[in-house]
Order: sequence, then C-alpha cells, then structure tokens
Amino acid sequence: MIEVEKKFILSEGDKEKLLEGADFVGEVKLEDAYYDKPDFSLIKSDRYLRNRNGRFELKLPVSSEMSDVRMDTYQELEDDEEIKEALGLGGGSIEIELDKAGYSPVAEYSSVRRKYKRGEYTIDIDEVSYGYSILEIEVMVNELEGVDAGGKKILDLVESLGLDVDLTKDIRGKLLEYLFREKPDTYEDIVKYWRELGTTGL
Ligand code: V4E
Repeated sequence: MIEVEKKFILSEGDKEKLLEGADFVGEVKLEDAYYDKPDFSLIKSDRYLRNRNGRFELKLPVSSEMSDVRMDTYQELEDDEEIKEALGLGGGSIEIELDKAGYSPVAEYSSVRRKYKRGEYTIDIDEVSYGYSILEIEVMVNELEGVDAGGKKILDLVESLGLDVDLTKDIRGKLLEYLFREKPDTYEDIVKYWRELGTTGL
C-alpha cells in the first residue's frame, strides 16, 4: 500500500465540516528529532531522517505524476538495518554510525496528534510545541491504483465539502515551519534549492 497525504491549514468552521461524522481514533504525543549533515544534504535530496519517540524512521520519496497539486508520497523505513543501508552507513549501532558519518539533530519539537477516521480517509490534527497547528488528510491506495488515485481522492473530498483552501498553494509542514522560524537562512537555502528543481511550490 502507498500512503498519500496532503497538509492543510483550515478555519475552525472547515475543520468542523471535515470532522462531521468522523470517528475520533485517539491522541498521541510525538517527540521528533530530525537529523542531517551540516550542509542539509539529506533534506535537500527530499529524504528525512528522524527519531520519533525513540525510534529512527527514514522517509524516502515515491514519485508522483501530479503536477499542479503537490501530494506527499513517501515510503518509510523503520528498521535500523534498512535505514543504515539506505544511507550507506556501517554496521555499528545506528546512533554511532550516524555520528561517525556527520549526522546530528537539526530540529527538535513535540506535537500532540489527534487522529480521526472519516470513511477511507484518516485525518490528523497536530498541535506543535513551538505554537503551530496543521491538519493532514491521508488515504491509502494500492500500488496498482497508484499515487495519483490517492491524490484525486483527497481533492475530491476537499472539493465535495467546499473547504476554503487553495489547492495549488503549498503550505509549510511542521519541519519546514520550524526551520522557517528557527533557522531562516537554512530554510531559504533549502527552498531555493527545491525551487530550482521544481519540487516545491513554496
Ligand atoms: C516530506 C517533507 C518533510 C518531512 C516532514 O514533514 P512534516 O510535515 O514536518 O512531518 P509530519 O510529522 O507531519 O510527518 P508524518 O507524521 O506525516 O510522517 S519536510 C519537507 N518535505 C517535503 C516538502 C516539500 N518539498 N514542499 C512542501 C511544500 N512541503 C513538504
């Protein structure tokens, strides 16, 4: 299965519309520390290594054909051995190998995530420790349906509810908002690099 997700910042009224008839699944606290090298080469290459609640996760991009609306489609590795292999690291513990290769934490924050289920859609509402709130709609599709089918499902839901969002405009997720606030020069450097590649609408 492939997970397709899109982030939104919604008004309270639109949040209510979206959550109408949805089931509350639960609340979790997420403690995130993102790792990179001093030149931010991992993030620039659209790969994201984080320690979430004590476990390492590596997000790797899955390509999408959609052009005017950016969807987040990533494969996630959660096994330390697989992560080390994907990053070309040696065989010691992941902490030691990351340190040896020059990776260190570049962003740390926590979030409270409230999860809801509305039919086939999962809705996450995150309240972030540095004062930010963001909502994510997520749908699972199988490999045969493809990434674009998931994107279309999300757009169909947003359009059928008449939510007041500009789908062609990208917004900053939690990591990008953190860098925007705390490391503005780094943020500009990364986004400039992505703009040249055409991989972000920011
Ligand atoms: C994919 C991506 C990033 C990864 C971190 O995303 P974030 O929204 O901060 O994380 P979170 O906690 O919601 O992850 P989840 O729990 O869903 O796994 S940071 C930047 N990107 C790529 C990207 C891009 N190129 N352009 C735009 C506008 N947004 C994101």
